[in-house]
Amino acid sequence: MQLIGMLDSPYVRRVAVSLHALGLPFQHRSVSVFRTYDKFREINPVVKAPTLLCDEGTVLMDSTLILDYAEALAAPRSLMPRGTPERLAVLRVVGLALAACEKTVQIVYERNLRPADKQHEPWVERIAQQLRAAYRELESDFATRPGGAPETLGAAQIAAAVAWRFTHEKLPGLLARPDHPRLQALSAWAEDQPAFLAWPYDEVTLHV
Ligand SMILES: N[C@@H](CCC(=O)N[C@@H](CS)C(=O)NCC(=O)O)C(=O)O
Repeated sequence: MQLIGMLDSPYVRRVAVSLHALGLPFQHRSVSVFRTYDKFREINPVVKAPTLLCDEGTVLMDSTLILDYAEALAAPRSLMPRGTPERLAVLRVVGLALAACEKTVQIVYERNLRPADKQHEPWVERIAQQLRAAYRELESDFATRPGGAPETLGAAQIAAAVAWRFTHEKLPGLLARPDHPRLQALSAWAEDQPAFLAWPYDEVTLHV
């Protein structure tokens, strides 16, 4: 199967790291939704990254849905806990991390795609507030070790560490690292794991 999208997208990186951690082989194609829009359209007319080209031909999009499929392929191997309360805690973390990614992307799009005189500061401030809240909640959730010990590479750790790195790369200085010691420690540990090292945050790397 082929994973389409750039590794500076947290959604693409989340999928790449997770497929690696699940032991599922795939080919990565670094196609950009902006710089190579027409090429992306030929693969997926909706132009959403990540896109997964499945071996039987289906064009699948959305990181969470792609990972749902990946979990089915990899079973019994899984990045999700089986117990209901543990699973709920992980789902909450993943939801917060995805919200943090979405709010980061919204600010980046507002700043980079909209002409300066059309940017609406109250809207940006509202998104920044939501973004900070998502990381505040994540920081406090990690006090209860959702998904097991911090040194377990599961869905919660992958989503949170990928989001944290992405926000700091795209919006440096927006979050105070000292206010988020658990996320900072998680990120430092996760970025050193084989699955993260194999699929680093990167705007240009081509894995084929
Ligand atoms: N909910 C989606 C979000 C994916 C997403 O928004 N990806 C961005 C790249 S970071 C994208 O495709 N942007 C192009 C567009 O939406 O037109 C997921 O989890 O995969």
